[in-house]
Amino acid sequence: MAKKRTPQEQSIDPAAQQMLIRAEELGIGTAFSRADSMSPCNIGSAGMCCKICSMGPCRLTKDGQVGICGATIDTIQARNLIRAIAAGAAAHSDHGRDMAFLLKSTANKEAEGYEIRDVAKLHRVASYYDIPVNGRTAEEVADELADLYIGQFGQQKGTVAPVIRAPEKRQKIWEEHGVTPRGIDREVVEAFHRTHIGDDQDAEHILLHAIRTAISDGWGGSMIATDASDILFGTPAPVFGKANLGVLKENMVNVIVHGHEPSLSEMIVAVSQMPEIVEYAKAAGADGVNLTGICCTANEILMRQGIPAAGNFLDQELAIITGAVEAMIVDVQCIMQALVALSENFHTKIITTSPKVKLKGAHHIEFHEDRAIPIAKEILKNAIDNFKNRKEIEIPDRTESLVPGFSHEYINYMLGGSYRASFRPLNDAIISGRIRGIAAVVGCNNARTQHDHIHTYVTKELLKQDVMVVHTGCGAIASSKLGLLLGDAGLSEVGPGLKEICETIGIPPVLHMGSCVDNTRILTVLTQIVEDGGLGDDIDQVPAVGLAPEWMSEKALSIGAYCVASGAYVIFGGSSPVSGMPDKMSDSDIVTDLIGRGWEEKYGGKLEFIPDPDEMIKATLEHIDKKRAALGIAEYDPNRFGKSGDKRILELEALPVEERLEALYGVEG
Ligand code: SF4
Ligand code: MSK
Repeated sequence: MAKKRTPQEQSIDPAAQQMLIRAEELGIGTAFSRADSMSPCNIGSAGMCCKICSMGPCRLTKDGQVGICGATIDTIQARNLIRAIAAGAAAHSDHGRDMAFLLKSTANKEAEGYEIRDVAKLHRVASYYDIPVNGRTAEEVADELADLYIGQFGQQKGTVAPVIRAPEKRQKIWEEHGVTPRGIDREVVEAFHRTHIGDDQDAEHILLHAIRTAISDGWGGSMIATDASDILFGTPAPVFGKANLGVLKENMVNVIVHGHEPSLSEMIVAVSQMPEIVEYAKAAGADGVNLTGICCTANEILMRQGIPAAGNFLDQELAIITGAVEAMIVDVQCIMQALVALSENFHTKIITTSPKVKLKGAHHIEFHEDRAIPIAKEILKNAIDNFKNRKEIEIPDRTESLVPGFSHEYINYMLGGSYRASFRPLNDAIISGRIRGIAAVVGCNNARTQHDHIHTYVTKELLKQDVMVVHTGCGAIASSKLGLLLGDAGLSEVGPGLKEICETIGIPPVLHMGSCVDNTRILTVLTQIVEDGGLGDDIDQVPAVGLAPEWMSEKALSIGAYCVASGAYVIFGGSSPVSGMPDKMSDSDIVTDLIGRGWEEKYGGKLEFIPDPDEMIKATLEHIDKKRAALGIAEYDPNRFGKSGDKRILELEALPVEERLEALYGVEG
């Protein structure tokens, strides 16, 4: 049994701590307490167990030991890893498929209430694939684009179309290694074929296909999901938002949308504001409907509509423990099965909506896009009818403001306006050393680590080192709850060079770029950084690192692998699923070497598991500085720009002209 932690050890978030104390008082278990009472299996967690056939499970714990079929530890670890990557890629890509079908039905006016909100993005995306736009309606263009997208999933030969958006050099690397994906579904299916007993048993060869499967996610299914969502619901631009459990309202019907796909949540947003629903809520004795989100559904509607985020993955149970949630509406991915049993202690209704996801005991109202509005109304009326059943409530008085919505397109605009949109100022700031590098701090929460701690600790330390941070997924919500995603508040934590850039451009030092499928926005941003010049000719040369400090999902492994394939150094926190027992088994670090040194030789990026946050930060900075040196750009010097930003300007203005010129340019006036 693991050690029982205090609420302060379980989460750094005071709102979460308050709900953990309430859970304890009520005698209710949570993911936090279950993690404390159940130690992970040390054989399975290190990737040393195979249960691919019924002669097993075979557990390999001694040097040179093999499974009943003769499988070696590296084969077993590689097979386990590729299966996890394939599952993650499947989840992301199936989300992308649904968005492509929604685009098609919207174009054909078969999806009630949906429309093409971002025609400019539609035209831009169509141009990548040579789809003509002149003289055609948005619906005609969207229909052709949707057909192209849908075709990518079942395609058998050729190349998955969005791959052409990667830098040319990168595409050639993928071709050389034979890892360019042919069709999205094909790569996932082949991953499972190759890992059936008696198939591919060379770890390096298995991992080649793991990379191909991951690319089919990042430069395939996920990219389709992001682009189709932007076309349908609008490309995110900065909006004002709020985060943490304090966004729940005592006097309103609280409805939480949780999961990933924006198709239903966008309709719930629209319908919740209809007079009919507001009146229905008032008739039930509430002031109205208060819609909030959890996990990546929260990110989708926060980025586009400014709908508040109640929390991230580990907040899903804690929100229910407030007693103030009338309904939690879930679709796909990251939904804890524990929600139904937990909700029985309160009045909360768990409503499943996806044809793919049912929870035993939950209320199922299946969502179909051709009847989106009546279904959204039915769901909300169910929630409102439940208001009268509310008992004792305790809502933590904690919220923070934030500004999310930094899509690739908006970053382009903010750096150069619509008349000279480009990444030039960002590239120049990196080249001069004002910005040391870029870190994408992304991914999940994990009940085995202190909730939100490593995300926010790593983020704050990197900001002090003039590293610009971009966030997606639950990591974005972690920093939001600390106030790091809001202009001035975030800037108090920032090194002088980065601070000056943020003040000049008017951005927070931490940019919220969306949900977990939206990691593709980071890929296209890195591609544009390369294309705008001065920082090499491929993504592996950019001084950038990807981090998933509190990861837990298979999707995170797929994201990590496609970022490595794209040339990035990727650091995961927590434990490695392929660690083996290097102290006891000389052959158990073969896969660790293959995904580190091996992948770096092939793709210029590598995947490492570093549990200690200070070591994570050290490795990030060393990598950034190594890339700066390789590019021959200015060595990072934290004192080169001294104090910067507004304070610096005021100081300079107080100086006589000669001294001001000398301070600015090192010349005498
Ligand atoms: Fe054991 Fe081989 Fe079967 Fe895996 S495939 S469970 S190693 S016999
Ligand atoms: S929701 S995959 S816990 S980021 Fe995308 Fe959060 Fe990870 Fe789920």
